[in-house]
Amino acid sequence: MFNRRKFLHSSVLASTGWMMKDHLLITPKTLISNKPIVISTWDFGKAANAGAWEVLSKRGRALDAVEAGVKIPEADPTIHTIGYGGLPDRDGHVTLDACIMDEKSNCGSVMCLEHIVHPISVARMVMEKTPHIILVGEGALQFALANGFTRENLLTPESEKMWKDWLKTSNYQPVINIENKSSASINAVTMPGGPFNHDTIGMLALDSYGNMSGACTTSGLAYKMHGRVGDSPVIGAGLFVDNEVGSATSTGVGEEVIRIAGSHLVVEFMRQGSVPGEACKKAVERIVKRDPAKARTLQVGFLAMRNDGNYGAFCIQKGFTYAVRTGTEDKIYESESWF
Ligand code: SD4
Repeated sequence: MFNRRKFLHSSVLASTGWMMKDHLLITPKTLISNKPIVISTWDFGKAANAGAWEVLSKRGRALDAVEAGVKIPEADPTIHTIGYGGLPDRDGHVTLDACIMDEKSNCGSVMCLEHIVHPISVARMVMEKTPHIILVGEGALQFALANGFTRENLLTPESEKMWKDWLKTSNYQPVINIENKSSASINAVTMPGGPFNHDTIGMLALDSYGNMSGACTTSGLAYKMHGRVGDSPVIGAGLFVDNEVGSATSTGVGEEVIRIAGSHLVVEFMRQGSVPGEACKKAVERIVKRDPAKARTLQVGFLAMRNDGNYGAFCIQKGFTYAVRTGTEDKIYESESWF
């Protein structure tokens, strides 16, 4: 029997040039053009998406949406992995990493930035007001202060206490999916095993005009070496946007993501025809196959969106979640995992 829905579905796919393959394990959550839309990593992505949605639902730019969205967890002291209230490095400095990228491949990044609540806005200013892409450390701070940002103490009493507790053992070991534990339970979970708290918000948006942008911001691995920078502010590792194809972002142990230029790789797999979830899976596979024993001990998750609003995710270990906001849904999904 002629199935009209099936016919419409396949014509839409054919007209956008994207072919579905029967053997795919990962099904995109949506099959037709889906915009505006915003997706972001972890459960706290839901509140961040709400901030982005304020912009997108009024036909605003994806770039403005991702900045507004990630500023929400950046300012939240109860989130110990991003911005204000982020856990410090082993010397007690809260050092922040962030980057942003728009539909024209304009991008900006700050690395190891201290004392500024909204590193994402500094990254955007680097993109828009300088001939450069990356500013680091003291130079990034000077630039921020010269451009009206206020110097603040980002180490909250709660984070300071957690750091001081950690100093008693100074044990540096991964706890998988620590990011999904409540802040109150982090020390309980990580002591005495040693905390390796990590988590990032990566956000991808497609606006009503069909333009994509992305943002990624984090305080990085808790108790890292002073000066350590992960994947999050590295364009192509923690974030990549190509308006002709799609965008991707990552979370987890940044060193493993940098090794494979993870987000760029995911976008390139989409360019070759993989649907977003499959593209994320192939990037995870690169990490796992490189060192299978090590992969068992760590988490990396990728989140991707194609330029028609189809999205997907994949991670190494169970437990990676991501939040989706469209005109019809506001949900948190659990990613499929390698193990
Ligand atoms: C980093 N990728 O600094 C970040 C941390 C993170 O979930 O995303 N953790 O390596």
